[in-house]
Amino acid sequence: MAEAGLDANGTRLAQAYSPYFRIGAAVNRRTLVSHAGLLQRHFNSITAENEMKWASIQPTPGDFRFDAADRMVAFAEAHRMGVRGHTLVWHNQTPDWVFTGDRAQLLSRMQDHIQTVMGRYRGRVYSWDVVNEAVADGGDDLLRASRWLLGVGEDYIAEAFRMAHRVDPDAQLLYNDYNETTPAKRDRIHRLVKDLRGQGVPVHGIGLQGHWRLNTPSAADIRATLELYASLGVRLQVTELDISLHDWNDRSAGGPEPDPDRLERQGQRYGEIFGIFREYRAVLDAVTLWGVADDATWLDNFPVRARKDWPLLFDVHHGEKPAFRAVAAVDGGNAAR
Ligand code: HAH
Repeated sequence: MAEAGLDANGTRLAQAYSPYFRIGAAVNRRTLVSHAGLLQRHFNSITAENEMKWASIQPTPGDFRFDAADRMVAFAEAHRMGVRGHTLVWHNQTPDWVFTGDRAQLLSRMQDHIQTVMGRYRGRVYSWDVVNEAVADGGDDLLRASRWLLGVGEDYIAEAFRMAHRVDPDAQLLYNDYNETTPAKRDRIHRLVKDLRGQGVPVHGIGLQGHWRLNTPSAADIRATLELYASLGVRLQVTELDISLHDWNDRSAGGPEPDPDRLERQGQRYGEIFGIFREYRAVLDAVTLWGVADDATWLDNFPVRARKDWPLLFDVHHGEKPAFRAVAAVDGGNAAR
């Protein structure tokens, strides 16, 4: 009898993880084609890296451009994958015109946008990042001083979730953020979601982006975060996982090839992190990588422009990395339960 996740040609990641959670990848209009083989073999969820963001999907008022997003949803349906929607209300990659005028105008644009975008994919997108990155990184305030906060007031988050829930009552609605493991921000995100749910706002869960590095965050901080968020009784997803080979404080120009030693350490790190994720399978619905293979990653331009990074499970030639093998080694290579 074949082991779970194995077929004659080796491991299929999403199949190996079917007892645990979905395995997702961010795609863009190019990788949907160039990485289709890896996507079909290993993933059962996709997220549009940019193509569902406001600036892409409604660049000027009322001018909705669904082409690229439609192709992604069709691809997912053809290959029996789920689709995550990213993202409805965010302060970045949102055109300036959205923020002109008074509170009522901003709210009516928000309503129109959510209605049109979510409505188009109703029943076909299982989970939405309704609000992205609303919590402050530092200082004493709970919320980031974004143009949504300044233009609408602090109830913009509750309003967005209420609108989204009316448009697609069956979709899982997430609050999504980064630096979710640092204690101060972890606590602020916890407070925000607790407050919203206390008011009866339909927030179903928290998305942890997971843009992490070789040495940070610690396993203890990852565990503490999952534990704290799970204590709210909400669903969790890891929505944008990648593990940079560069340390956060390293802003050097880098080089064209990855350090083999760091690739091995990255494998151990991915193995450790997915081991933790498997422990939390009761609350974790999906783990999405923010890309498919190292030839197409946003980290080539963040936080240093034009510096190569190798943060994903597959190399620039789409071959399996130590990271892939570590993740695929589900409980010693046997996920059958
Ligand atoms: C994420 N932000 C966004 O959610 C995602 O849409 C984007 O493609 C990549 C990363 C992370 C982030 C950032 O973009 C800038 C500063 C801090 C964190």
